[in-house]
Amino acid sequence: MGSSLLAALTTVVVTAWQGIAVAQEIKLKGITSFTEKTFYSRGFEKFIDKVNADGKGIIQINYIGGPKAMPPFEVGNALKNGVVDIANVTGAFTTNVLPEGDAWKLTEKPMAEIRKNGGFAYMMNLYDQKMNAVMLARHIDNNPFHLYLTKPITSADLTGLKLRITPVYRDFFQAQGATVVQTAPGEVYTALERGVVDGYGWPITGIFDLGWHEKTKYRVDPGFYSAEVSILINRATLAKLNDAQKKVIMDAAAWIEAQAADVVNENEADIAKQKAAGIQVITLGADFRTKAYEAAWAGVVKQSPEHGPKLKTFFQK
Ligand code: 173
Repeated sequence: MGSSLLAALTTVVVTAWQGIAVAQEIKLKGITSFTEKTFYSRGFEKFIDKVNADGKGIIQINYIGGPKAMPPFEVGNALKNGVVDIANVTGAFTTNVLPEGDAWKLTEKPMAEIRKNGGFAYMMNLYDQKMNAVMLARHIDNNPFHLYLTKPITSADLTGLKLRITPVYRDFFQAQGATVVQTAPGEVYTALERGVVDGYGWPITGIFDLGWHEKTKYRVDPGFYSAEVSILINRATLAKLNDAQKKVIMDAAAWIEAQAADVVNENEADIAKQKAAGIQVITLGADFRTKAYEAAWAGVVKQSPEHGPKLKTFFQK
């Protein structure tokens, strides 16, 4: 055999071998709608680390990053269009493609139960139809939202206050008389600093991540709802995975969703941290929480007369 023929054959064999290797490892693009390495991105980052460890040679996630790479309210569309494969996001950020997603905050049962009672399948049908997406894991649950303020209140009447919101808090705060302004989390600090808002809605955890404690004087109790942050995957991306690749993803998803129960420990830690930071607690009656649920369900049903009442039967206690 001539040496040039041998060289040509070698090239063919090596190229074919590389082709197989490339086909075996799939690389997914991952994005988070919360700042990297902050509380609400952490579960996703743990998930990615596990996938990349367990999936060596077969599946890897390329972590693009957070809001610097993509504004939070655009993540739903990016996932729907396959611009990203996998996303860490909450339903309140994706209402532009799936209004019903914000209803996750109203679950009063554990996800394991909602996966059994038909509620999960019902929602997955909506995610499939409207976002081309599948929910892999809800890693944040058991994590109430609160109203944080720079000035005190003495009752549930929020008239005269200008509050930073997302869809999570809109119906409730408006029903209590507040003026609302929607911003991404990344704009909260500046809005507080400039006095553009008198307070903001946010869960019990995470106000230290972006320095908001420096501008926060009061937290209003009781909290209300249960924050939802989930890992979603584009439907076409999931469909092209082979069984081994799928197993890596599904195992990591089940592993991180099981850890949502531990969020209650983080709640307690941040309550103590807020106290130490001098944030005073304004305690209102239990009807503050009742009103929150009433306003939100009314909003969900108004927004989606077809699906809202069904979701209520699955999610409510
Ligand atoms: O306040 C928000 O930005 C918001 O809607 C949210 C939802 C889930 C977790 C944290 C924040």
